[in-house]
Amino acid sequence: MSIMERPVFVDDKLREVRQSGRLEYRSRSLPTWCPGCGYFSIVEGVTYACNEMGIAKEQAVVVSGIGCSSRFPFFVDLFGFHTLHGRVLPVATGVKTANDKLTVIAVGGDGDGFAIGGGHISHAAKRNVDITYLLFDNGIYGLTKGQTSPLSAVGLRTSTSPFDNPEQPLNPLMMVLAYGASWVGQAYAGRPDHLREMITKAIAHRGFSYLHILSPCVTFDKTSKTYVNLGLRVRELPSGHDATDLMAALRQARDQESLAIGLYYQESRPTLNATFEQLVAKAGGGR
Ligand SMILES: Cc1ncc(C[n+]2csc(CCOP(=O)(O)OP(=O)(O)O)c2C)c(N)n1
Ligand code: SF4
Ligand SMILES: [Mg+2]
Repeated sequence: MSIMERPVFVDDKLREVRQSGRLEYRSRSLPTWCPGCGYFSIVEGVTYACNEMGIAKEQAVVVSGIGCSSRFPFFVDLFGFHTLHGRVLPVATGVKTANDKLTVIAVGGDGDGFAIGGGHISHAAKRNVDITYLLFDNGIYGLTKGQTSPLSAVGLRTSTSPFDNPEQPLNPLMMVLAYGASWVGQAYAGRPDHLREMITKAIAHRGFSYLHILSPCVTFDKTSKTYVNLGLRVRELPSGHDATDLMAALRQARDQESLAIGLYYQESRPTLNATFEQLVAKAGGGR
């Protein structure tokens, strides 16, 4: 039997997506994630957003680092670039800078983004690179079998913190707001309807959009960021929240006990590519 004739296994989820007409953006590779992993909702969210926005497949690129989360490009039928651990944002910045017409979606885990790659977020945010960064936060290193990450909760027991993690986690939303990201939001994999709306809005934003996605690692974290715990802690942002008020966004982000989902902050300012255009004009050149 040739490779072309090889039967493609179709699971219930894929069949459902196919019937809904949304298969277009799903690849033929079924996700290799553990059953129950929160990341499945994110694939569904991205394919939903692509359908909603009518994004042409050849005009979109998904760039990832390394981690379970960074397997993402294999599971969507868009151009993909599986880069190095922690290097998703420099590569995504390069892709966007080279071709402003592309929709660029950067994806990666909490370890990828806030440990080894932590130095890159500030630069992408301050430059207002017109990309969307979906940060999959399971508070652990999933791919390497469950080590403590900079976003792990105090008290989490892992192979690298066998006497329970004594360290306070970083506050990623406060960091990204302080870095000057022009769109900052939070969503939860256990609320897929809300998640997909947030992914759509993040992609629609012109500038650096950062969506923090709380997502359980069902295999290596049985106590901290589980569906039960997150389900109890997640709340909506207050209905009167003003997304143009940076201080209000920071106040909401400061609360790490109850975790508010929604759009924290949004502003409009020139993107990196627009700045380059101005620079070229100033220098008297043309492209
Ligand atoms: C330079 C380098 N250092 C370390 C690793 C080992 N490594 C692979 S994935 C990973 C962490 C993955 O955690 P996270 O980014 O949170 O993704 P998750 O698997 O949880 O989705 C590490 C430390 C690597 N691949 N490359
Ligand atoms: S190890 Fe954790 S993060 Fe990785 S696929 Fe399994 S549940 Fe998901
Ligand atoms: Mg992780």
